[in-house]
Amino acid sequence: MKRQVPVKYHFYPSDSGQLIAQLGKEHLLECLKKMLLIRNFEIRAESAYLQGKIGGFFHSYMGQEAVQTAATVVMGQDQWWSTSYRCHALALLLGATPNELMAELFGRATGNALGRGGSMHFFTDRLLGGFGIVGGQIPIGTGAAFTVKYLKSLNKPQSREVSVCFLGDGAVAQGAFHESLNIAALWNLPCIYVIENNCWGMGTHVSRAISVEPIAENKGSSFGIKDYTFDGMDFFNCYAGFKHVYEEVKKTSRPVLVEVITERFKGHSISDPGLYRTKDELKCSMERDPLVILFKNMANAGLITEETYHAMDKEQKEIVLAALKFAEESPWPDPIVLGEDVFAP
Ligand SMILES: Cc1ncc(C[n+]2csc(CCOP(=O)(O)OP(=O)(O)O)c2C)c(N)n1
Repeated sequence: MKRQVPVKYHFYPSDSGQLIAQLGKEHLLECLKKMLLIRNFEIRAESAYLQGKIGGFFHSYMGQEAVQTAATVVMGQDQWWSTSYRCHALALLLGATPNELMAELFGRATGNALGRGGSMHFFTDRLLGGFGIVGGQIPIGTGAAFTVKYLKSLNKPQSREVSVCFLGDGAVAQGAFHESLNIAALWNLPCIYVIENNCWGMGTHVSRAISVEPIAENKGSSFGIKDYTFDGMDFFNCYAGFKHVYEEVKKTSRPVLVEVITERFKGHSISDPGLYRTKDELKCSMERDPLVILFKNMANAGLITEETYHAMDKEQKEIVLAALKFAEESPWPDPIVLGEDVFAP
């Protein structure tokens, strides 16, 4: 099943030429590098999984790289961040090292969560977690926005300005989504809710799960909050959109609902054979690869050559290969410590 037309998306207006001039070569190369690291991490980790070296769940972020890269570059790492189980990219973008994340996938003691969480539960001091329960992160992200507001009201120093909560289109039907947006709107909480609409909730097409599209345009107004829609395959559109939204939320302390139209290039998880879409449909969705789009825009502006791109790709691949080696050589957790850090009896 293809993305259903006619859904008319009104993307936030952006001008890639203007942004290229504004951001400059070095900054854009850094952004591309981040996206290449994510892509390489997902490819190599998936292959390690298929070799039986990684167990448990595994949800690839391939295809969606531009979204969270742009958001973190615009807002800086020092906000509150939360997301679903599709959390590898956000952890990398928020400063977790490829080594600790790969080791976590391998279930090793050197892992990001000491080998106890695996693929769905990466975290950092700013990333409140990847969450396996669909919609589970939405009240958490809302609570983080409350913290920002509350500390401000007490004049307590803090570096965070907003809470950014990513969720999939499938999470929109959850009660937690509606309760959270309602309270955020009532209490003027500085929360940026970002629906990454990749068309599918496991094998269910968005048009069969969510009663209205575009989602943000329809849902935002029902809570009396502003909504925006971005093209998730275009880094520049995401950048321009997030920049606007960030400034607006800082100024108004009102929540905002963003929908980003994107594509996941892989199955829902590694065990998904993807029988709900044909090879041609998948090929079609992969035609707008966010890395290629960013590369082409930069190449047209004379900021990068194909050789440089390949060299950058190789560099990131090597970082990930080193992370695989680190993970494989890391010790297994000692079973005796399994009960440590467990808060629920
Ligand atoms: C409360 C709950 N219901 C059902 C599931 C099973 N489940 C896991 S992922 C998923 C689909 C979610 O899709 P979406 O929110 O669009 O995110 P995406 O996987 O596309 O990133 C479902 C139904 C779950 N984990 N939690």
